[in-house]
Amino acid sequence: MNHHKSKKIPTITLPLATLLLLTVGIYALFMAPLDSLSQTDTTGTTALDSVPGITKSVVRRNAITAGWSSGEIAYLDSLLSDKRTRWLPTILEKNATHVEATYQYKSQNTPEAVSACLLFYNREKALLDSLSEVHGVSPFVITAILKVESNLGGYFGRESIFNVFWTLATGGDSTVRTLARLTDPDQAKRLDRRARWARGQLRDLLGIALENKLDPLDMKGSWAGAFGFAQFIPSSYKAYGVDGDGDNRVDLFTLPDAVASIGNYLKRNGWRDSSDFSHRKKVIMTYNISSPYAESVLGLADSIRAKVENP
Ligand SMILES: [Ca+2]
Repeated sequence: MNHHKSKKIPTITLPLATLLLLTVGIYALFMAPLDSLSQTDTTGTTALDSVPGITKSVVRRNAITAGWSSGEIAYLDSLLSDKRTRWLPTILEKNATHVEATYQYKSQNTPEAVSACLLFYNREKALLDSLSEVHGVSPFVITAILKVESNLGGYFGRESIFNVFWTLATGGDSTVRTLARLTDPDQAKRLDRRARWARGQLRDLLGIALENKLDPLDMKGSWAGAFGFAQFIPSSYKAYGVDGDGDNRVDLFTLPDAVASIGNYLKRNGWRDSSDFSHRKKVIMTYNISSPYAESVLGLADSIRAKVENP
């Protein structure tokens, strides 16, 4: 029996092995993507590669070197140990490879965009008119900026802004760059510059969050660190953010505060509704240093105004 059985084993094992391989193959083809999807959050990182220890110590060491207070460090520590905290190598990669000058603003001055802005303006007229009067900035310009920046509040960005800034702040460290497989000298130079910038933004972000009782892990923004209706970065938030609804908090995820803050930003950078085109363009470019951006905003604002004045 034994001999007989052992002779038969290969003929049984072979189809079994084939079946097993097929099963594994099918599993790999169909189940693995589902499985990895279930582990992947919206930022494209998985829970498994979330936070290598070195990254936390880099950002913490930099904060101490920059003279953060013990309160600030404690707050940073509490956020770094939060279970929602992720280190995002994909964000480092985007910031290392994306060239700012190639930003393209396809014309926003389409009939669809104008209609959407018109609906929005009519719905929020009281708010837009009163706040734009306070700052002396046309409600149509503010509406146009809201359209271009966040599709009138329809899209704030999908990244946790805390995760974006603390990840960027680690990019100045060569060990971290090796970990992220970004060792090209040009990329390294860019990430180093970006890290120095991000460290200041991170500190401002934590200050803003504490002052306005916001959760920085809950604030969603872009991979470049801009967030809310007006897509401000933390330093602009700190410098120009104002309360538009009188609740004594500046929350740029609320429309009144975003509208007031855009108005304040433009006014403080020299905006006058009565200025000529080139001056107004110059002021819009302090908001976003892109000529096509400024032209899109001003063109869209004119189209909205024309529709409101001649419905
Ligand atoms: Ca407010």
